[in-house]
Amino acid sequence: MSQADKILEMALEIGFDLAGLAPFRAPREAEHYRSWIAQDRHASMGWMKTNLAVIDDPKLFVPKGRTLLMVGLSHARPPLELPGGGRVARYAAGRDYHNWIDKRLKRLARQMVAAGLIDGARSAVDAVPLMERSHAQEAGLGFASKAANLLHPRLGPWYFLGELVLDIELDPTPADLPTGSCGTCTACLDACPTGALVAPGELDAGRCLSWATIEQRGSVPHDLRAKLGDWVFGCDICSEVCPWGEGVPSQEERFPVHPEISAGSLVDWLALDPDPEAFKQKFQGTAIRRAGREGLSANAALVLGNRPSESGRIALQSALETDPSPKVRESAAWGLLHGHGQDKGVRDQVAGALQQEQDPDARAALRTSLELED
Ligand code: B12
Ligand code: SF4
Ligand code: SF4
Repeated sequence: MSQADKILEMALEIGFDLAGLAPFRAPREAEHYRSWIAQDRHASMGWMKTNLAVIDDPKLFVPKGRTLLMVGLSHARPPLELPGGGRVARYAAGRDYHNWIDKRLKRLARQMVAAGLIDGARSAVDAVPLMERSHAQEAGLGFASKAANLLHPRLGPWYFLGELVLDIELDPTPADLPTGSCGTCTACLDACPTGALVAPGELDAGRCLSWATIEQRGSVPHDLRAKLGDWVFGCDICSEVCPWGEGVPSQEERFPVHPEISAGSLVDWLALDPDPEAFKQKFQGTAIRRAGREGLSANAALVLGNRPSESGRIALQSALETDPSPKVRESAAWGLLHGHGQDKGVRDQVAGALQQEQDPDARAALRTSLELED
């Protein structure tokens, strides 16, 4: 068995569903990345622009790197809904995948060093200046799609990517690359609620609900708020409608739903303890931590506005009056106006909150909400 085959076998044995090798050089889609940034498709994610030079020359990231061992890990599962309503993207159901993957990549690297296959390797997953989808495609882990996701004939869009940067030259994965394509299908472009997929394979991050609910640190733009629908963290719509994802076996046992999600509710998430440390502890080890307490509570307020209920109205009124975060207060105001604007006294309460509000951004957002939700 060749050195490359041995490495691929070890990666599968340790628990990954896919493994392949690609040269450690500029990704094939580097030019696409450059024009994507030039068109400001990266929204508030300024680090993506800063990463340009490293995308073009990955050796700036790992100087000793010669070959990429790309891995894929399925996270398919049934839809994830909070008790009482509100949806969370499937990828965030269980333990944070970054930890799961990184731990196994590091163990794999140690095994390979012990077996004399490599001298060293650097593990990486997601939050790194590498175009993972493009490198993974080159390693044979899937094909590019109109939803921008990498698809695999066996796993659909439901898999994570990660990588080990190896310090040895190896031949790329041979022959049996998975074939497939979107063909004439346009289901994801048609189903995206915000028109974020502006062209096949081209995503405007500033319109994507995944960006709006996880990455942006201001307030969710007003024109996306009603479009959030039920999504309180991430969005799976373009994956859910993809025919390649149908019938993929569930991985619930690999990533059992975290208790804070299985027992959580929009009302509870709106009223979370404002102490950032308390939030970190509560959501320890989950991908949801990324949104932060303010982000998650504000998202919950918006979804409660989209799905009005009596308990939601009471929680929104309380948050508007008492939450220490201006962002949560103004999101609660939008939720009240959008979901309960016709109820007696609601507009007056929000107008009163505007009089009291000191924070300039929250004041501006409150004014916009009062105008738009008239
Ligand atoms: C920034 C980022 C985001 C941003 C921007 C997303 C984007 N599409 O660029 C936001 C926050 C919106 C986001 C959302 C999501 N993300 Co994200 N994200 C990233 C990150 C960190 C960088 C992506 C990047 O470089 N984008 C720049 C663009 C130019 O690059 P690209 O999309 O990878 O380029 C591909 C396509 O554009 C396509 N393409 C280019 N031109 C054309 C033309 C045609 C005709 C076609 C068909 C395709 C095509 O080919 C390129 C290579 O495959 C990666 C991790 C990493 N380091 O790569 C994860 C990553 C891409 N995200 C991931 C996931 C799971 C998601 C979500 C599904 C999460 C969710 N459920 O909410 C959504 C999916 C949204 C979507 N439809 O893309 C996974 C994807 C796994 C997979 N199988 O593809 C990654 C790889 C993380 C990981 N390690 O698993 N994400
Ligand atoms: S994740 Fe949701 S908002 Fe983003 S592109 Fe897909 S369907 Fe559109
Ligand atoms: S939904 Fe259709 S067009 Fe979109 S990624 Fe899947 S196969 Fe491609």
